[in-house]
Amino acid sequence: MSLSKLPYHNQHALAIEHAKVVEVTGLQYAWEFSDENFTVGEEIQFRVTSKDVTHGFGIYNPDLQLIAQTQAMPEYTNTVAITFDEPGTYKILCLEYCSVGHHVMMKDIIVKPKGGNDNDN
Ligand SMILES: [Cu+2]
Repeated sequence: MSLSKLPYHNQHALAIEHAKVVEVTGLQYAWEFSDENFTVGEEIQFRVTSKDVTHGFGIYNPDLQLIAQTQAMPEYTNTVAITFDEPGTYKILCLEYCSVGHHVMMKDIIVKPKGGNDNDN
């Protein structure tokens, strides 16, 4: 018996196909992104790895609620998909103790409103 006709499979595949891929590398003690332009409503697929030890990649919304997470592990790539639904400053925090600089391992990302003045469409 096949499960391939269940509708959510196709929807999921479609969503991932249209997602913007952003490569993320954790390292003591920073986050490197291949792209830092984010817009409300855009599906983002973060592909997360580490250059050194295991880190925890946590995305916090402007209210500082954790909205997505995965592990950043050396020699592995973990994927987490998210669609930002409100503009503002989101924070990336490390969720895995990774040595003395762990608490400074954070990054702000700015999510712009949909159809803002500076889009290039
Ligand atoms: Cu850490």
